[in-house]
Amino acid sequence: MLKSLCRSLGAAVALCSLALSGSAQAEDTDNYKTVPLRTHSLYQPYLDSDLQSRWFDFGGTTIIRADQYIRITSDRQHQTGWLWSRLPLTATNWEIEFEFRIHGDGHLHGDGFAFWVTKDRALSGPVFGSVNKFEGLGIFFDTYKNNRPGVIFPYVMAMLGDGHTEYDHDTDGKDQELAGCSARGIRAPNMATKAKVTYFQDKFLSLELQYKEPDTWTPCFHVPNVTLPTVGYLGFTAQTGELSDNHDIVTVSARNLYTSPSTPNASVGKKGSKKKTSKETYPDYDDRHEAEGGWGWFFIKLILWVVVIVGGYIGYTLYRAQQKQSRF
Ligand SMILES: [Ca+2]
Repeated sequence: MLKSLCRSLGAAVALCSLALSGSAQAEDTDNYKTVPLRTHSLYQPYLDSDLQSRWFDFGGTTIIRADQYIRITSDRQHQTGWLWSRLPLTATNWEIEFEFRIHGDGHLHGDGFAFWVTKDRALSGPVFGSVNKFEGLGIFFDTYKNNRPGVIFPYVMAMLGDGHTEYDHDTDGKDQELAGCSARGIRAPNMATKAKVTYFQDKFLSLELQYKEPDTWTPCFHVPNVTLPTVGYLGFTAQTGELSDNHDIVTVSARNLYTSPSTPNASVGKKGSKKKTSKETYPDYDDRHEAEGGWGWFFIKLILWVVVIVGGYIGYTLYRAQQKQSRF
């Protein structure tokens, strides 16, 4: 009887320590939970056996070299090309990492390319090959300085389009800029150049670049409290004018971001609104810890409660046995 009780007590203690170690492991992890979005990712050879892409459309001057790149413009004058997802991004929070290459022979070169998450898709226009007065997010990798005194080019900047505001090419979008950074070295690089755009709805939009050293991300901007249209197509466009360059997209890796498996996306914004004051912290990180801490504590309390009950019962049984012995 006693043995079996002690066995249960041992099991409870083991469970308790397991719960404790589980909780500690969860707190050690500081990355988001990410799920690849195949519908918005692109890798070599880009096309299937029918020479089609299931998830992307290509147009304009875009050419595909299946083993190497998608070339949106070649190093020739007056080219306009595009590459757009067929489906809108429906993930609430996402991360899009892409490898690109800007290079060409000329001494002067331009104009750069754009990354888009916008309501419209596949329409050619004057803003790095896409339409002006767009609605959504545009990030411009601008390699030619039209007129922005005091700013080093290439310059990378984000603009949130409201559907009415025009991007002004003549001033390189100075007045439309949400955030940006100079990135000398993203053109004609010796190594793979990459960008990573991270968006957490109502919380932040950030851009990191990789062009100085392999596997080293350089922050470009981090803007708090950004909200994009709920439906947006992912696109890449580029344009050349008098000056030209090759604008290549090599790979696109899109990921859906979750705070934790037990925390649905809907709660992310709700919790985040309480924490907006700490803009430089990563709110999802805190949320996930809160959620995991909550469940961890619930189980620990439950197990401790079981331990107390079982311990009390063992104590009582021992006491009864001693009483019986002392009687004889
Ligand atoms: Ca420019």
